[in-house]
Amino acid sequence: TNVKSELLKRMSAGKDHPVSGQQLAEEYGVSRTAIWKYVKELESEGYEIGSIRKRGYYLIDSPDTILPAAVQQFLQTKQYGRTIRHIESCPSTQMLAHEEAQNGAPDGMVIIADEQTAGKGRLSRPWSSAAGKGIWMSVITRPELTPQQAPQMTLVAAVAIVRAIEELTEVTPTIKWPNDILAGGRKLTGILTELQADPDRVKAIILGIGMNVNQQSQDFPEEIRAIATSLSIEEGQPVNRAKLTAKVLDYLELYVALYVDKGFTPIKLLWESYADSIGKRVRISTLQDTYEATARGISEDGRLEVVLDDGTVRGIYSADIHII
Ligand code: BTX
Repeated sequence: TNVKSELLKRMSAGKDHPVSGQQLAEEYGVSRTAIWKYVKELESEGYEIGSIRKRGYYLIDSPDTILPAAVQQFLQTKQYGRTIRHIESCPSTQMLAHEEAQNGAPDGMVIIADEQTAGKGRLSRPWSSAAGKGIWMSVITRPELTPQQAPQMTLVAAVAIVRAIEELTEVTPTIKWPNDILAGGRKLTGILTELQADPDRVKAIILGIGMNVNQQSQDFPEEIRAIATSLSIEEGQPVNRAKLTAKVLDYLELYVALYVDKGFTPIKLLWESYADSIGKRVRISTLQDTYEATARGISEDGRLEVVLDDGTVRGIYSADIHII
């Protein structure tokens, strides 16, 4: 896959800079036939590839795929996304990621699907995952954190996703605590953080990321049409899923390392700069009750701090928030 993604990357330079199969083979210590096989594989995946006799191959057109080589050609990470398992359709990538993590998956391994038939959100809510339209992935991370530091990973992921979206599109997303990324007040992305841990040590944190990318409004189930949006709806044109996936992984690796090395403060500052609820009046619904308060910020351990009407400050671990 390494050679294949390198081939893809170099072929993107176009007709004037064809990639010599001979040269690539020598560089990577593989046979000329191996390169030719990768070219054929890419063609069967939908890539249109031209070749110039004696000079090499070049890319004419790319399909919108999130196959490993398609994502990896854009990656700038050390670890994240270097191992990718792509599935056409599965119930939920979270399930597969848990299995992989238990079987020793490396830090940064990604399970990505074109379609989920039983995608899940928090509290077993359903996550709509239309075929070929989004990024439905689970990233297995193994940061050196205590289980108490794990919930903040949701906020780390949120910041990484927002940065990636900002860099590749004109969309200006906001973050709604704890795990929603919105555009124009509608939900663009959801994050589901799950943990495998001993009492004092994190074994794996599985970041489930669901990003609406190329859906049109009719691609969403009726019941969420009014509350959901996609990057292409916001942007008015399709967005390259492979490039976006790679960019999210780039920022995720960067910010997880920042969190592990420097603690939560730098992430908190970034997060607050994108938060839409700070300073606003909110309605808070927990499993126990519903009440109103004013959001003040987030605490060092990732809780949302709200000021109740009698002036007391409360830190919330988990709830649904509505700005009112
Ligand atoms: P959540 O509980 O915050 O949000 C779930 C709610 O969001 C649903 O009840 C519904 O109202 C709404 N919703 C469902 N699908 C969509 C959608 N596509 N766009 C906008 N709103 C929607 C959010 O949970 C966490 C989602 C994580 C999804 C990823 S995808 C890869 C991984 N695999 C998996 O099964 N889940 C994660």
